[in-house]
Amino acid sequence: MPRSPRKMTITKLCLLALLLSGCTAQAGTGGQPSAGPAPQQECQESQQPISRTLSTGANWSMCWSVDPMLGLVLSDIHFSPTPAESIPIISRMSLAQLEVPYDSGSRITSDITSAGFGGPNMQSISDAECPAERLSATIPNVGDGTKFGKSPVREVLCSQETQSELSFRSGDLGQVVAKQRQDWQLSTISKVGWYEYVNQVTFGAEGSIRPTLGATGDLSPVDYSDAEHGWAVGPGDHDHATNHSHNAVWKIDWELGGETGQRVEQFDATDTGEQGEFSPIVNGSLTAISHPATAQWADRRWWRVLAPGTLNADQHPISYQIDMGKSDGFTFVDDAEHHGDNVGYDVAFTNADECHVFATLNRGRCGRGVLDYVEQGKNVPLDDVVSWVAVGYHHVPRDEDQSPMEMHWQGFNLMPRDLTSTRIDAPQDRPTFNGKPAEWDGQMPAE
Ligand SMILES: [Cu+2]
Repeated sequence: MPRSPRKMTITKLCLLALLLSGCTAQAGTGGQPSAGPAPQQECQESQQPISRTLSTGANWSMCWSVDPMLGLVLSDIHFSPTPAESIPIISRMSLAQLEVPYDSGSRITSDITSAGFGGPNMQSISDAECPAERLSATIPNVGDGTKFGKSPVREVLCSQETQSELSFRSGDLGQVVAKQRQDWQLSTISKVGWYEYVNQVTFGAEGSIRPTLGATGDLSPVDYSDAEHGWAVGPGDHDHATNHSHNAVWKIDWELGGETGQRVEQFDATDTGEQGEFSPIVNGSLTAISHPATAQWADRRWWRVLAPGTLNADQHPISYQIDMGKSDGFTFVDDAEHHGDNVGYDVAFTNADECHVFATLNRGRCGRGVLDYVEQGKNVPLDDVVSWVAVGYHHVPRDEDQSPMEMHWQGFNLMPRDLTSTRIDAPQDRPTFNGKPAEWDGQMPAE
């Protein structure tokens, strides 16, 4: 008998038990969705609740706040595929560093730790930047606001629904079903020097999370070099605006299945060199990353954070996939200076530690940055998983960058993998699709 995809992955009751005692949820064992809405989001004093129900009927809820250094911080992120269930996904996420080294060797900035994305650098927004809902927060003028200066309340967070792409289309059953994709974007703008950064997280109606950083503003007026290190942006072969990198790391403290008990796996699909009847044979495999480690992206490689004790209705552990896409990898200059060359990473996994604030130039007992966190914690099995995702953008200026500069984006995607047993918003007649069809009355592709 076909299963309904709307059966619960985690009942509300077990979710409560999970939060209280870390119980192992054996969800999907035939349970019906429990009645009632998802629990109301509770936030700490400095945070504000925010939530949105999207076109799939799914709901995102979380708390938001502005840290003087980190800028926008999102906490207690829950996803509710149906109103009856609320699945904890991430306990806290934010940027953890943005390093900008210039290729001429004449300048480097670490914008999160030296300037900060919050405080006076966080810009007030208007209808021009955000023709949608604008939310206010108390933003101190000096430090964290506890000692000096005033803390005015300013509109800084843009909350915007977007509908731009095709979510799905299928004509296999003779009748075309199609739907536009809906996203919910939360963003703030921070001005550091001449650059203005849009710190944005996009929550998809289908459960994806896409952290991105957009850069606009103006090219640095004092960083001009030569043809080997820059690009001529004025008349003739003069005025070479210096090339530079935007090295960003995001920190994501996971809460899948509860505060602890998470695991990490790396997927690889390796070409065997053997030829099958029609196509080359490629072997897929999962490798456990059991202890804190760094990892680098390769073709057909991705990672996932999973909750082995929390199963969807198909008895698959719920997980999120870290999907880098193709991007410019980098090694933090600060890391290379302290750990030698070839220490770059695309993603690193550590156990949660409140002392691990920044990806580099961290202060305190626990190390200078991610490489120290990994080294110092490498003997303790991963349990309360934090992922550090590094995405670089090498910026070669263009004539068109002046002025202002067209926004350039960098980021990655966090994609639900087996969070639910089928797609959330299956069209009519499709909810029964789950697994290899016993009888297929659609069309086979042409030979
Ligand atoms: Cu740039």
